[in-house]
Amino acid sequence: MSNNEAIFFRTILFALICSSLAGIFTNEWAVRLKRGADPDAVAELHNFENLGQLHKRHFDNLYHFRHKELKKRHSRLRRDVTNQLNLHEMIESSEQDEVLQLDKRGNRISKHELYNDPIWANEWFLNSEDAGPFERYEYNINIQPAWDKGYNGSGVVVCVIDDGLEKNHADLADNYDPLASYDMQDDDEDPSPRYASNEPNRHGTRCAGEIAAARNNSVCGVGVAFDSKIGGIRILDGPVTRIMESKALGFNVDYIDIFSASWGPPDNGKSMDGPKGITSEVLEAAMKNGRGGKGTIYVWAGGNGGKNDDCNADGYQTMRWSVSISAVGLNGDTPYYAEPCASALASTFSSGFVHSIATTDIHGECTKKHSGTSAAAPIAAGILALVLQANPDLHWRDVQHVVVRAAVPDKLFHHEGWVRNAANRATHTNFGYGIIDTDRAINIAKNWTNVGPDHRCQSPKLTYNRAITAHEGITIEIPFDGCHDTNNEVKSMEHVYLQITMKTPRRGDMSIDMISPSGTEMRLISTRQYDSDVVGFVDWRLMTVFLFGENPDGIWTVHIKNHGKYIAELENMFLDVFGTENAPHEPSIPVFSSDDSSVCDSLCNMAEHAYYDSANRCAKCMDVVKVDLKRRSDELKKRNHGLPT
Ligand SMILES: *[C@@H]1O[C@H](CO)[C@@H](O)[C@H](O)[C@H]1NC(C)=O
Ligand SMILES: *[C@@H]1O[C@H](CO)[C@@H](O)[C@H](O)[C@H]1NC(C)=O
Ligand SMILES: *[C@@H]1O[C@H](CO)[C@@H](O)[C@H](O)[C@H]1NC(C)=O
Ligand SMILES: [Ca+2]
Ligand SMILES: [Ca+2]
Ligand SMILES: [Ca+2]
Repeated sequence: MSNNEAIFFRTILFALICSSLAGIFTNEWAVRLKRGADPDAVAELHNFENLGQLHKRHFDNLYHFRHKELKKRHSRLRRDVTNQLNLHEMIESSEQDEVLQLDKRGNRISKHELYNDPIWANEWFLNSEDAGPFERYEYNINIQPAWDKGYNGSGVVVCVIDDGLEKNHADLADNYDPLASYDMQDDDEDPSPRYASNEPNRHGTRCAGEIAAARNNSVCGVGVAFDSKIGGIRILDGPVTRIMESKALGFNVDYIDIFSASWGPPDNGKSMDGPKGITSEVLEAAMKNGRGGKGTIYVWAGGNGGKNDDCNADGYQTMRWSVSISAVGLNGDTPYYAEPCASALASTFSSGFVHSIATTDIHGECTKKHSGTSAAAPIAAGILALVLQANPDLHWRDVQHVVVRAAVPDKLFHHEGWVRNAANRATHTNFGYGIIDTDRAINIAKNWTNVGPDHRCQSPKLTYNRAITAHEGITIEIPFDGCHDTNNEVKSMEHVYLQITMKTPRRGDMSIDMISPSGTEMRLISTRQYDSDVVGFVDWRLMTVFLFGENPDGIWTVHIKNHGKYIAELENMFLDVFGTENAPHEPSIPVFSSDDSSVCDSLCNMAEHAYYDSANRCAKCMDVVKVDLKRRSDELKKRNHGLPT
């Protein structure tokens, strides 16, 4: 398929999705029964409740049913449910109830008119339920319910480490915080960007707007945490030294709660590097002492190297301290620039094939064109500001536990490659645990019990000195007891590292996969076609977050494959496992808090297998599903044609 065709195809699909969602449906049906049917029994059989007769005066067999599990309002016409009902021998016909679009003349306020900010209607990733051109679009971070409950980032300080911050911008000035700001390039307190004509330093200002642009002030858009304090550290406009980097990451960590960072080793698909020396030490200190001892939150953009790179070659992603964020496009796509890896915790949104991110811009302007994974990370930083407002007692590891549970995979199941871990959560190298649902995150955070002490358990460093010949693979088993009966026992994992030293004449030829004792398989690093480094992996720490909640006790399996034509040599490796002795206390949050359940149900119907998601909502189905895009679009097409006109 040529590039043009690909774009065309996506556009068609996008149009299809939009038109198929033109309606709001309810969980109620009008059901016409055949004579002699027992309405209660028929309802019960199909998982409905019989609410009684309808229009008794005119008909003697019309009943009002309410589905026991479907959400009260959802955007999908459940033709499958209607068909199921109609197949029943005692049912004459049935009809799903629908919310009618009747305007009270001259008095209609739709959500995209809710705030007077001029680009609010373009912020599809925030609100999309009824936002102008994105009307009822299904992909968003579900933030309106959290705002409605009063969460807006108030009292939380966020800092964007980037190329500067236009502190006088009319949409940012009220939230600007000088105590969270610095200019590392000029060594002064003013983080304003340098206005250059060739390479405009607008990135930091764009990121800041996503987090903290004021709401309903008639300027630009609305930030995720529109009442948080926002600072900027100007660093990415000129050479950055390690000391500058360490000063930025350690800046005023007693005061700043969350940093949003979007840099790392070049995304050229060949570098393998990370924070070192004084930077690592400062980060470690911030995790111990920052935020009054609860640990500073570092939100990190996953990288823009696309399929040719792997974020597990980026040491800023692989450090367990960073919340690594991937990007999803407006129509649930993986953007071409997004990098896969096992250290990706969750996703938010950025530019895809169709629409980019609307936010503030330099020169007091607004833009609709912010993009890259660096546009996704600030959205997550904003969400975490709301999370810390909801529960300021969360430690940095608690924050990651909340994200793991608040990320929802349901709307991304048309992508292949989901793996369900033994803690019953779906994980994907492109998306982590899924798209963060803000309202869900707040509900979890409010009722979260701090996790137990941080335990660390390592396997012995095993020496192999084994050759891996061209086009061959080796499989190695690592027995592990989770430090049973010691002070460091881990029974419920958080972060897992495989530290490896391997000589490779061409590093990019190697792929490494690992299988946990519970059988969860994950790719730790993919081949990278441009990585022709001759040294190989030198004590490199590959990390995965996909095993949260699993027990590490048992035999681990590592597959190393040499896809190239030179001989590689595995020298040594070991497992470095972090977690807790006891599983975290699971908060009781409502399972049907969004209309995910209907997505899940329809997947269960559509596929041979289906998922368990993070709330265990598909528990009735088995195994892991693979729903290809074609199948999904066929389904959409069918629904589309079935819509009343
Ligand atoms: C943000 O929320 C707090 C607490 O709910 C409230 O006091 C404050 O007025 C809100 N700020 C804005 C700008 O709405
Ligand atoms: C937004 O501001 C307008 C005034 O410009 C006001 O009428 C409206 O009620 C505000 N909306 C909200 C949701 O606060
Ligand atoms: C919070 O958790 C407790 C148990 O720790 C539970 O009893 C309670 O129902 C939960 N509250 C909410 C609002 O989920
Ligand atoms: Ca300056
Ligand atoms: Ca605004
Ligand atoms: Ca990268």
